[in-house]
Amino acid sequence: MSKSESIFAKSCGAIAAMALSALPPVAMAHDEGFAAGEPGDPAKPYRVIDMQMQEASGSMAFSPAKVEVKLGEQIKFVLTNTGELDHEFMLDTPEHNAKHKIAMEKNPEMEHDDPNGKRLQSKASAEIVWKFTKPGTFEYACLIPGHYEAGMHGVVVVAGEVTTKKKDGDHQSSKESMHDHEH
Ligand SMILES: [Cu+2]
Repeated sequence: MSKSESIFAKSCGAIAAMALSALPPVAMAHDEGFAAGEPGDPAKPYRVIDMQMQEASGSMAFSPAKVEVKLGEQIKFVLTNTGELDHEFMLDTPEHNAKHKIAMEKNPEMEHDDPNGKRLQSKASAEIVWKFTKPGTFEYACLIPGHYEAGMHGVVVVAGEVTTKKKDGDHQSSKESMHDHEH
């Protein structure tokens, strides 16, 4: 294996960096922008969600397997791999994860250290701050071959709309009555 091939097998992030400098662009399933929102800003408020990567006999799982957030909310995922194997957390649309899973079947050692995804060794932990700027249902998944099928996927439901308030201004009288309380 040449040096560039071994880098390809090991790291999507390195390939992305190399594509910028020298190599022709390499099409990567998760390099199309971020469908699930955008990288967060740790300097702004966030809610912490502890996310465990777990193994049991014959199964693997994320705990929790479902997360509900509000549109526009920032979440800090504190990822902990409590298992004995490597695991990863890839936050994306189910469609992107499905494509990415096929890519990983060809490159199982692909490592991720992206704004929306990390690969963790046994007992390691990492953090992802993410801002959910799009409504919908997204997915976090471990795309290491066999792990998704063993149960390693979860759902993020981003609820809410930008604004649904009508501006008819017809029902303001209750506010007016507050002015009656004079001394
Ligand atoms: Cu896994």
